[in-house]
Amino acid sequence: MASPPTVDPEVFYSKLPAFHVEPLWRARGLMRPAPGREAVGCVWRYDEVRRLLLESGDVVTAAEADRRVLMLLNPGLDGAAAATANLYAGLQLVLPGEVAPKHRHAAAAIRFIVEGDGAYTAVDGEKSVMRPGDLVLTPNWTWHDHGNESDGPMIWLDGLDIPLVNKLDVPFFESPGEDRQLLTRPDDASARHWAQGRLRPLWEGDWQRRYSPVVNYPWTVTERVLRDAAADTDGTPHDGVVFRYTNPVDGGHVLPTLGCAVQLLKAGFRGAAHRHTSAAVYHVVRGNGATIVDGARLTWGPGDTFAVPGWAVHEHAAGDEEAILFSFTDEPVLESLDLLRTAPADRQEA
Ligand code: GTQ
Repeated sequence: MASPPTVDPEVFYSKLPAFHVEPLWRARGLMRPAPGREAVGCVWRYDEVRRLLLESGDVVTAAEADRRVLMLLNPGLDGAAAATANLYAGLQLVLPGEVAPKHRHAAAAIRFIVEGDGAYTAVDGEKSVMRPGDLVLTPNWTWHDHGNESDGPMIWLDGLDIPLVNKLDVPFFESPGEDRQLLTRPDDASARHWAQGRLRPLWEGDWQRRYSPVVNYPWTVTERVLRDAAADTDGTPHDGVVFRYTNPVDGGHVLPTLGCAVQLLKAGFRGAAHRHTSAAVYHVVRGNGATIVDGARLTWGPGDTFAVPGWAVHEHAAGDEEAILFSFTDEPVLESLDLLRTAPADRQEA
């Protein structure tokens, strides 16, 4: 038998704040049984956001804005600049003749090109002209600037790890006030030199960085590989014919904080349900379909973007025609910290 307390608990507790201590046994919600899941499954319709984005072209120039982007906010996250807890997403517009000036930041970025033909991104001395479906990387702390030398608007989806970098309290940003960086390599050199993961360009030396050396993963290649595989296989039960974009040096994710994937769902595909601690933002390249997220049915079509928060039960379904989805995730972060957890789930009603 424990002896009765000899100290009045309330007197004890009232003394503590002055010393900046609190009793763990009275803390609520410190050790939660499962992820809090404030972010919700949600869709941003391309026709709606595109209309607003084009209108924003009459509000600011790309140079005035630094980056003319409409950020995609998850309605569950209380106005935070985040599509899921750790992932930022936005749609960026660069009009003909505009430049989004050179800068660099600790946050890493991926771009997936939605429309336009002939805008470029330059990354650490290499320029890449971007076409719809291309995946372009601007890894942590690399200089990058964008410009549009074509005669039409250019729109792409930005994916960044900003919420995570800010939570870790390690943001850095530099903007030297120059439009363009000096180009030190032939245009698209990295895409050509590393085009075949099975052939390693030895003159590129011993690549010691944790991100992929490739700036642009062109859609022409991605689409051919997807289509050839789809002729052979139905792929996986959850994601159909799915490929991860890799760093050709080690076969791992393209960036240490962001992973990217592309998947083909055959006509009538009905995926199995599951959940994992990693979250994803999807962009619909082609086709129509629906994803059920925690019991809510999100229908999607070409150009739409949708978010599946971490630990949300989800399952994808394609309509009467095949669908192709691009996605980016925080999976590499969780994987490298031993925090990636996956669980099967029952098919949902919605
Ligand atoms: O293009 O560099 O959507 O720095 C957010 C921050 C895009 C960019 C964003 C950025 C960029």
